[in-house]
Amino acid sequence: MLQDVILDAQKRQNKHRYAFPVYINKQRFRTMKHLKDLALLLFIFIATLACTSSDKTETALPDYETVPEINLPDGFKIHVYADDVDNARSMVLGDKGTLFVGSRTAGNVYAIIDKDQDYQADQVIVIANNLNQPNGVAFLNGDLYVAEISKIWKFENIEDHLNSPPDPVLVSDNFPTDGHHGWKYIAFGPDGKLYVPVGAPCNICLSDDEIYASITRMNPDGSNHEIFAHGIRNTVGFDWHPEDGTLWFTDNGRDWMGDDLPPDELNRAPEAGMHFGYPFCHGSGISDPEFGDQRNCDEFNLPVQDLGPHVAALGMLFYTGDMFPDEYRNSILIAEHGSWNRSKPIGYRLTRVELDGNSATSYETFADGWMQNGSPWGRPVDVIQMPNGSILVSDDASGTIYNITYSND
Ligand SMILES: [Ca+2]
Ligand SMILES: [Ca+2]
Repeated sequence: MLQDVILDAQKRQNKHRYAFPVYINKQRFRTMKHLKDLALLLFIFIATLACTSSDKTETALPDYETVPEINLPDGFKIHVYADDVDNARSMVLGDKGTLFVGSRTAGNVYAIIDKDQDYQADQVIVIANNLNQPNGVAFLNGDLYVAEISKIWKFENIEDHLNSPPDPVLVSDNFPTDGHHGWKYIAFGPDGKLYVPVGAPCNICLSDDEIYASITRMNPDGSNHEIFAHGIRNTVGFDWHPEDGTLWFTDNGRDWMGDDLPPDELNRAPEAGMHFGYPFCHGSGISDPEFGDQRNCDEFNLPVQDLGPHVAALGMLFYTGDMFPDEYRNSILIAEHGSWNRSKPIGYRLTRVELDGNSATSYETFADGWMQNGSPWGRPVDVIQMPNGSILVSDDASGTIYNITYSND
């Protein structure tokens, strides 16, 4: 089942290496006799590493060729991190720096390696293929978790076996087999549980089986599988607030209510058992034409922020890095895949939601240009943060991973 495909390494530009100067007096080192001195030395070494790694001038990125179609706020730049990543969807970083990327129609899972840490990939390896829409990837304790439509697999100790991956271990097959909204985003929460949504198997419907239109969670071995939240049409991206650990998620609104209804949603789920309205209520109080007479909108948890109608809000990220300007800290970046159920397409961009506590204070475009003159050439799917505070964006239309950086120079 497994096939390695190694693609040509991209040309390196402005080769960059990190330098960690350690200022140790050699004479003192030779005469050192006591363990206390060794401990002090170790402290100085670690402190020097910490100081150096937070020094933006030491870790400044090379001046890569930008992607000219993409518009960003002043000071931000975008370059191609990896291409030839067919149908690139959800992303997760391994402990050793490997970027894992799922796909839908391609059926592949990729491992992307940046050997010299210059934020340009050197190798793209297909570590699994012929899977059933393996959109979701998650990482825990050295193991890569991959979600097909009805199954969760685990590739153990994956980063030590990228060129000859082990056969995956089945974690769970406790999910419906419906293809409609069946592809999954997955992630581990701060509680150590794997969160796995199950989309509605339709545009608008009320299912007898309450696992549909939910977010579920389970232990890493698949045990104690339970429904965490209800009334969610199709979430394909979530993250946990960096300060209080609560789950926030995007949800895709229903189709065929016109160009401007209903909105997509940004929601917050601080506890288990909450209901977010589907199929009865959409956005911040729009009663469904078919199901709205059964239950009232005030029975449900309404969104923190209504997003654009039909924008297909997918991956989202609480930004916690040091690279971007201070006002970006703890704000939310959202990948909007772009509309299909709208006469004039919108989306095909990254948006940003600023918060004051748990309330949204703004919802604005952060990056656009994947659509030119009404014609999309790229579709953002997921956004993750890198160790240096830059972000990666996946694009399943062009099979590209981009890196967005900031400098105030
Ligand atoms: Ca590289
Ligand atoms: Ca809702």
